Amino acid sequence: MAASISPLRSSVRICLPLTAHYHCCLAKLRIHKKYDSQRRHLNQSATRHAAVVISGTELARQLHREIQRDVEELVAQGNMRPHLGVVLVGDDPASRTYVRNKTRAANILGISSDTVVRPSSVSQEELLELIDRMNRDWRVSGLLVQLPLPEHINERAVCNAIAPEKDVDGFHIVNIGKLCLDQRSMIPATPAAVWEMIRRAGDATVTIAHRCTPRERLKELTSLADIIIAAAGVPGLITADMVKEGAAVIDVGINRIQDPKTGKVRLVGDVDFEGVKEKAGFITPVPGGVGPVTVAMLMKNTVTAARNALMH
Ligand code: L34
Repeated sequence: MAASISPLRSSVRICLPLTAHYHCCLAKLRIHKKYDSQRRHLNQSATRHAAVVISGTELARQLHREIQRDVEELVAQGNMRPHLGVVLVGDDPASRTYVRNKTRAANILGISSDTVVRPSSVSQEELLELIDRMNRDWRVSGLLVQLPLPEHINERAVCNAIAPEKDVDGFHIVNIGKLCLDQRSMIPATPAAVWEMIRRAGDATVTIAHRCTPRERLKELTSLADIIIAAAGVPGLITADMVKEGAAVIDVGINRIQDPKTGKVRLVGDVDFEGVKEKAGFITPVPGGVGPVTVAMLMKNTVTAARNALMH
């Protein structure tokens, strides 16, 4: 463990005796050694000052209330209920779960939806025809094709086939272009979710690294970062030693791993949650973090698409 205590650490030391702060904890324990009650107090505060866990489930619930109001307002004004069309190709279990979560949320919010399922053997041409039909169907407000698609299908071509005004994923080349130019566009649900969660944690400087950045270099970068957004799909990529005290850690990774003890398949992110939560100021869990907020942001985009359609 590093022996030096930075100005931040010493200020932290005064108000939050974290378990990671060996020196200060030991010093304070020594001071309070005689007073059992105070020692307990110290231990309790050590636990209390672990990272604030930003609950995606809770945030999604709040967003749902807002979206539900928007939907009812639209309908009360005599408009058609927003409708989400989903295309699901193949039988990838993760994709099926995500799509189910989306249609379930839609249903709760008063957004109607339908999922068109095609086998993984579907041709690109058939898929493009299906999209074209849904593009022209006035009952469909928002349309998405769940990714990934089978190897023989060009995902870019599929994303570009969706009418930009129905593109609730914001994956169409025109919507991505607009996003880059800061023009009004459909913001992709996962980045929108990450943004929504960061807003809650406050503003700070952002550093960007790459999935293939060597671990030591990655650690240099993450150690400086006020916000770490992990979206590499590598379980355990971010460990406590890589995180600056008090940083906000947003975990976008969703990995299915087999628990060595129980043998059961378990969902984990890219962050070693148990370790990092002792050091970070804010942390998002997996599951129940970015995932549910992603779904909520998609619902928001669907309502936006329905509203935009009124103006054309
Ligand atoms: N076209 N493809 C398209 N749009 C998207 O926005 C997505 N994405 C990603 C995969 N492919 C896509 C999603 O919908 C990832 N993703 C997504 C959606 C929902 C959840 C996770 C990822 C989610 O609900 N996660 C839950 C747990 C789900 C589970 O049990 O596996 C959570 O609590 O994190």
